[in-house]
Amino acid sequence: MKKALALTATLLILALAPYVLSNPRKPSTIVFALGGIESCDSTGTTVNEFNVGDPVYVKGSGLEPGGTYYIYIVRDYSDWITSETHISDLYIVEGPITVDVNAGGYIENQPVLIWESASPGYYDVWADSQTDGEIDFYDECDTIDNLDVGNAGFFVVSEMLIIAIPVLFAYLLIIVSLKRRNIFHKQETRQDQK
Ligand SMILES: [Ca+2]
Ligand SMILES: [Ca+2]
Repeated sequence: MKKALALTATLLILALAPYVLSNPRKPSTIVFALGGIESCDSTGTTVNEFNVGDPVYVKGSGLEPGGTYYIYIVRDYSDWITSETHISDLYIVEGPITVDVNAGGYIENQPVLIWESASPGYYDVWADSQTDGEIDFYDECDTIDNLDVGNAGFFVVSEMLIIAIPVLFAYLLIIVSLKRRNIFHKQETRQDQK
């Protein structure tokens, strides 16, 4: 009996292992299976990290042919729940920007400019279908750009910060080494006095 149980358990593990191992995917992949939007540059190349002042574009595929969507850039939101998340839960940074979808499921004339000049921070992009589902609610007819950079669809970093951090680090190193020298110098002076 025990042997049979052990055998069943082993077989179950062996049967399930490939699924478990091949599915360490991010939740956003599920949304992308139906179609998705993605932050990008003016050439349509996916970009998830922008500099302050950069223009932000969006591209989309696998969307509802002939559909219309409102695109919003929102402050990174970590609690997207289908049919529950409402526009009032979000901090809208840009939008709504109306985009139409062609017969092939692509956003017409993409990439579409959605932010002329980005500010520092973490953001998600939400495409709220105006054709299907409930307007102003995030539902299965919508899609989001989410979870690319940690929990966000894209990230905007201040160039000042990129320069400031190494400079600050170098400054701290100099101060520490100067203090050490000072200590050694004092110790040497004391020993000389003895
Ligand atoms: Ca997010
Ligand atoms: Ca993205």
